[in-house]
Amino acid sequence: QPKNRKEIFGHPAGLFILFFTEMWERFSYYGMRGILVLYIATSATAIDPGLGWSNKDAIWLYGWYTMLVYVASIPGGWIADKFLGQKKTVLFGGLLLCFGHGILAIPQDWAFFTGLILIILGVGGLKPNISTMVGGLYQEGDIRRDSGFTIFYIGINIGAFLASITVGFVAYYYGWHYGFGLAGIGMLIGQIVFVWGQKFLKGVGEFSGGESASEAEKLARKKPLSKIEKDRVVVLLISFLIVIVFWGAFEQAGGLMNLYTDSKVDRTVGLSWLEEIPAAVFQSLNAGYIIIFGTVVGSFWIWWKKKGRESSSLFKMAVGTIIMGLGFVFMMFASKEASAEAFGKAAMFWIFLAYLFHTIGELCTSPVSLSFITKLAPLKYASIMMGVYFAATGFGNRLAGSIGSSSQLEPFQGEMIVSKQEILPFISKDSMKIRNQEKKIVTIYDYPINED
Ligand code: LEU
Repeated sequence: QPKNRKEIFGHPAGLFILFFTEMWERFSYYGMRGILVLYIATSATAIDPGLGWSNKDAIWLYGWYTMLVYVASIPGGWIADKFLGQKKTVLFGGLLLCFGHGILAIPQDWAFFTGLILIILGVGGLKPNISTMVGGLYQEGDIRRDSGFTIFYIGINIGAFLASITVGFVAYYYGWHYGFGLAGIGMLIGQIVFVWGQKFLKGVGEFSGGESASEAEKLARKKPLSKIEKDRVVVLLISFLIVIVFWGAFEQAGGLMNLYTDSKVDRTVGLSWLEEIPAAVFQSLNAGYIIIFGTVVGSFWIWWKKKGRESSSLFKMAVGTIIMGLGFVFMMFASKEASAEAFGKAAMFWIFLAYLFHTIGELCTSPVSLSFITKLAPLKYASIMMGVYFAATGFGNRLAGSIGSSSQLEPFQGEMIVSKQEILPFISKDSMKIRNQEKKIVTIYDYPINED
């Protein structure tokens, strides 16, 4: 039982330690995620060299990375249950994350891949266990538990929102590695908050090791699952199929939609200090919408219930998936508009609309699945089910990578002669950066180009 009784805004003070730790951890995760695909795909010949891979390969690597970060939740949860307890596993995961993000800031290939591996291990240790710790702040039956999770989810998205904007701009103006470095500073702040806040987390996420558990608890854990419990696990596993489909579409955001925004969306704002909005900054829309609409969607379902029309969790998840899917209709309009002329671009508001629908869908699906797990999972499998849930979102992310990368044409190899008008959209105003496009290698011959 939590021993520290200090409260802030009617919640255990420890909630705010977890809130700020996770806010900064997500700042680093989403900051880095926002520029990752752009960095991999940016031409190696540009001023600040990216890896210069094709879009197809960039999305493919992105898919593997975003799968593995969440699949690592399974060993992360297991280590906490078996050896360390959640608190120490979070601490250890956080440390790996500080190193991982720090190393990413070094502009060398070995650093890039080492950084990615450390981040995968770090998120695996931190993410599932900090979520379980939130639950551990409340005693069984405490009605504040749900609102505690809502507050926590908003913290996640404040971090994501701030990161997409700041890291997006820093990477755009100063270079990718400064962006990665800023993400790392965020993680360092998170780690400091967590260490400093230990006094508010006494008795939460401690390793019980089975020794300190009461006899009754030990006997309950030894008992085989009842028929009802087994059925519940089956229902949970089936619901994870929806989770995979949902994230398979949703996670186009950081990959395909990010690259699309970069190359096919008119991002010019024409201000004296800001010519165009960097593509990565659009990744903040999802988090921004969650901060605005998070409570609205929650209240809608409460209102719905009051009208006597309570819907099941599975129904809400299905509705959420459909709403999210509708968001892609706007992307269809965007791509119609962009392809209307040879190198045309689509208006920004299509992206705004697409992410709005994606977010409403997420709000119907994601928090509901979390509470669904805590309701249905048998106690002795609670952590591992949470790990499997995050792994399911990871498999969804992998699916997203496959879909996104198979939508890309094989890069054009060779040289072609193009008119000035054709080449202009590939070159930024200072005519130095050649953005990575499907037609990748373009040679500009040094003789007068026909003006039209
Ligand atoms: N936005 C969520 C988070 O970062 C996504 C997760 C549930 C896969 O926590």
